Amino acid sequence: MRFTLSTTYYALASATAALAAPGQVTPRQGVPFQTTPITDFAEPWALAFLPDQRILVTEKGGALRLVDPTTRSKGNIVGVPRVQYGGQGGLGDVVLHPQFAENSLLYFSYAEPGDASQAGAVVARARLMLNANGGGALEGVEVLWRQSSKYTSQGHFGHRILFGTNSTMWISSGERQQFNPAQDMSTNLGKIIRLNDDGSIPEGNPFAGQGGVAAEVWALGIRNPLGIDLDEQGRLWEIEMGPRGGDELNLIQQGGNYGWPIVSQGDHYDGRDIPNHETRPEFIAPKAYWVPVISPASMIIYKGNMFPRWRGNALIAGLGAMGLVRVEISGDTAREAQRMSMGRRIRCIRESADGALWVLEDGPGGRLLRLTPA
Ligand SMILES: [Ca+2]
Repeated sequence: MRFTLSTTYYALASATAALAAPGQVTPRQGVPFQTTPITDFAEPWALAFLPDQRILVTEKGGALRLVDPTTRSKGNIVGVPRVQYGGQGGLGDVVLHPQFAENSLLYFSYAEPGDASQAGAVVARARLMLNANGGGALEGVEVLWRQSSKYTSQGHFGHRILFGTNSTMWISSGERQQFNPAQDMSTNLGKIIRLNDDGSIPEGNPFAGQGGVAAEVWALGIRNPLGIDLDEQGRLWEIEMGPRGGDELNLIQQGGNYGWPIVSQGDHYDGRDIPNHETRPEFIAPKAYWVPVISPASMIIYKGNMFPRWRGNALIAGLGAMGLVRVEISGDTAREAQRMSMGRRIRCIRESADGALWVLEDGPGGRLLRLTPA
């Protein structure tokens, strides 16, 4: 028995050493969870848990659905504003206010239509009024934040929302495939944004003295950020899609510049080189990166007890990875530890209060799945 354990340990240590080399990650099979399908959706994008354990699910086309996972019934929440649907755009994230039980405030993001097929991400809030028939309505919809400019591009909205302490919220704002705005403090594209829950500027934002949208900015040099979460120390982690190669997991620092589009471990799609991070040490390098890409669509830092060995790990929903990617975080280093193939592009991952994992498959007919230990 002792020999077996040692052998296993040696094998794991060897695999870990092999994984440590940048860009040399080898996918490993095996899914240590059982999967319970709940129901399916039209291009689901995000989910959020109500206090009664029912689940809100956004569909990219603009529908907000309410699911009872015990009966698997699906209702509708009416009153969602019109969204610009197409490409990566549409209805996006959905998050409850930390005091939702008292104020019923729901926060959500979407691609807002502009002139001539242009769109830009916005974050809005509304009061969620539930009815007795498994549905409800949004009342008093109020847009709290907008990306600075609208574009005909249908990509790189980002627009994930996360509440931190003191009811401040983070918004991940993509660079709308425009590149240089990520370094331009006169626009809020390609940034990590920090606001109060009413959209006003909180104390402590690093560029508040510059005024304008710079006052919203917490960090810059960001490309297409699709996952943000806090770890148990309160540190903010962000995952973003890179260009050809170069998906990044970043530890976000107040006022930090992450270098896009000046540096990337990846290169342009047309083959042109983008200098790697080590050439420009003034920009903060990612804690982990992927070449080839995993196409990260969502991320949590796991805090539950159902998968106790994963506590403090980043769990990433991968589109290209066709499953989940688990990253171990130790101090301020991060390293891919496991790739769990699910055979489908995974759009969103969230953790319920009991520590179970819930994921949404991407695309038409994408299912909501509950993952529990095997
Ligand atoms: Ca490069």
